Amino acid sequence: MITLPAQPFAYTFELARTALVIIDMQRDFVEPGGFGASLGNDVRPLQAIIAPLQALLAAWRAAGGCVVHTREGHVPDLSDCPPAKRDRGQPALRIGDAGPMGRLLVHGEPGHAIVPELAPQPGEVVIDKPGKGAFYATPLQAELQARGITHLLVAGVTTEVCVQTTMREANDRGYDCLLLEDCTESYFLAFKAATLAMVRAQGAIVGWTAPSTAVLKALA
Ligand code: TIU
Repeated sequence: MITLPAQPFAYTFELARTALVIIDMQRDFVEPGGFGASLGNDVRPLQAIIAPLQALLAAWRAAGGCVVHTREGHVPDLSDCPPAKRDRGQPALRIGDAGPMGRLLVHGEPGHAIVPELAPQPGEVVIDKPGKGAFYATPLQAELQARGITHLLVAGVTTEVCVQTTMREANDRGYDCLLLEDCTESYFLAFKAATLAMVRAQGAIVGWTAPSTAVLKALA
């Protein structure tokens, strides 16, 4: 058992029962010209988490921990994209439109790929999800159950959208979730801070938060 300092209180997990879940670190969210930028966002703040996440991923892999990557996206005919999702707002480009990194949020396009620094390795779980939460319409629950996973270390983008939605879905399914504070980012500073606060409020009602250095120290 590993126990590390976290908020609102210490977080305990067993390495063999814990997965590092990296949410949507795709070029479409962190690079200019992608889906995130098409919504009017400055994507640069998201690039800052690549380095700490890369260090954590290396340590987690070296320790033999389970790694799960998710990618938000849709099949080329967009049959898994509800019109309500595609039509929302007034973006410069919509899901499925052609941008500088290919069609936005479409499987197989350059922008749909995970950034090279965090690319999945053979044997790691890669979940393609049509929604914001990683459990909706995906095999994630089955993949975790097949591996005996009960605890999730959660990272990725964006904190208040796909990361928080996935944590809430996981929490309702009985997983103990720790959100890695320096390995998640939002286009909105205040939304990230609010998400960290609401996750750990009321005695960890959604889960815990801690910096990745706490995990690195615990694994060392
Ligand atoms: N737009 C935004 O902040 N996020 C998403 O649409 N997807 C994820 O968070 N991955």
